[in-house]
Amino acid sequence: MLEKYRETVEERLGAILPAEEAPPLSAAMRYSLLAGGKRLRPCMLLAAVEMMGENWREALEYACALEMIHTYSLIHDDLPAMDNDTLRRGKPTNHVVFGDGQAVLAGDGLLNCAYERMLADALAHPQSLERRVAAMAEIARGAGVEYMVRGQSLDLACEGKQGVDEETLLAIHTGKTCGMFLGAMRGAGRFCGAGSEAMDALTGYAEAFGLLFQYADDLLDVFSTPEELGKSIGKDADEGKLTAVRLFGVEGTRARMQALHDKAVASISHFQGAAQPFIRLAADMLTRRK
Ligand code: GRG
Repeated sequence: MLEKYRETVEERLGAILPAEEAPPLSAAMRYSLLAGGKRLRPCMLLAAVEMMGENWREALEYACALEMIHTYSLIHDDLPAMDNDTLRRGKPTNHVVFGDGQAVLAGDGLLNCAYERMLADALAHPQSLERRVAAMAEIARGAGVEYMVRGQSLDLACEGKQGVDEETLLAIHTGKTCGMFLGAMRGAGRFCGAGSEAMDALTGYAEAFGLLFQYADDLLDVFSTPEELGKSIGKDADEGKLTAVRLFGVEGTRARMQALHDKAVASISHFQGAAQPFIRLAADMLTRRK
């Protein structure tokens, strides 16, 4: 359903980073960026732009920037100082191949590159400069200290602690998972110059979808295999991490997923018939296996 966007994103990501410059930096950046991945966040940004009646190809740099930021966060999350993971996107993690220092720098490089690309695009379009910078601001917000970085910090701070409650878990998930979906949906909204009702609809969808995605991820950590997912599984339980499954149980998590699905659909229905791809995406997430 998101295939037409995915192909274009994949092609652009392949061209965005020079292969030869500054080895091993560029090699390390390309290794993780081009390792596959569902490209969910960039595809959602592009689909949302199309849903609002604009030319989605115009927003490609913002979509690719989102994926570069997402990839940096995965590289850093996998480091021994954070989640200490050895498998990601079906391949050894960045630091296993390039060493911890280069992995930190590959993440830093991707993060900076994302903003360079978005700024260059905005400056190249003086007539729509304000909308483009506003889109970038939404992406920066979702990826920054209000959301993703904050959520990750809270997650680290809670590791190994007893008695972490539902409110804290919600803050962790809202930050580290919903933040990037907010960046995608709200970024698309700003790119299209959406009004406040449309922005609210995009926000409501992103918040509910982000949690739905995270709960599906928590279930997969229990029921899937590393071969299917391309990353380690069972680590959450082994390390005593607080997850939706641990807090609500399997059935409780599934029930919450249904409610989140309904909420996401209700929000995005603001866009009527054009919202179909997002309604299908929420349904897919409810039955996600891989
Ligand atoms: C290092 C600032 C910083 C943040 C890290 C990515 C992240 C935040 C944490 C990873 C742990 C985790 C389970 C996060 C939430 C869900 C998530 C981001 C899953 C991975 O996303 P997918 O499934 O991955 O879209 P692909 O590889 O398909 O892109």
